[in-house]
Amino acid sequence: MEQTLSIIKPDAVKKGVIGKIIDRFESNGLRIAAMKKVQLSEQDAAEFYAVHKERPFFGELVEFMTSGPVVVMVLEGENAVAKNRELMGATNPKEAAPGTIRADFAESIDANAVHGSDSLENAKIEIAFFFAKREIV
Ligand code: IDP
Repeated sequence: MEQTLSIIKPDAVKKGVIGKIIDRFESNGLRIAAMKKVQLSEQDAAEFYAVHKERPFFGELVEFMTSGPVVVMVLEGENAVAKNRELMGATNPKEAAPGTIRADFAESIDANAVHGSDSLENAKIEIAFFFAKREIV
């Protein structure tokens, strides 16, 4: 059993597809072990995406991630990290495989509907960033 962090980003929350995205996870063997809706501050977003701080799109990314509320979840299941990445599809929705979350709900490479941890190691860090142990059940 693995756990991974998923974020439904502000574009998808605004569009009203929270339920549709959660259905993709639950229908594909990923259980929701924790969930909350939060408004990230600039500091939160900058800290969460610190690995990207030298990238040219960092400012845009922080602006986008703070542009409205997000839904943060811990997903649990067999190979949860890879399974979630597979369900999400490629970063750029134009390159995302048909039937993936990004192909179906994302607008662009920056407003791309969801975040998912890219390794088990990062999943642990990202889960601890958002959730206390007692919130994960
Ligand atoms: P991932 O979310 O598929 O893991 P990363 O390369 O880790 O993709 O990038 C993190 C996030 O940064 C992306 O999901 C997207 O929102 C944003 N991003 C990545 N590349 C670009 C870009 O070229 N322009 C604007 N935003 C980008």
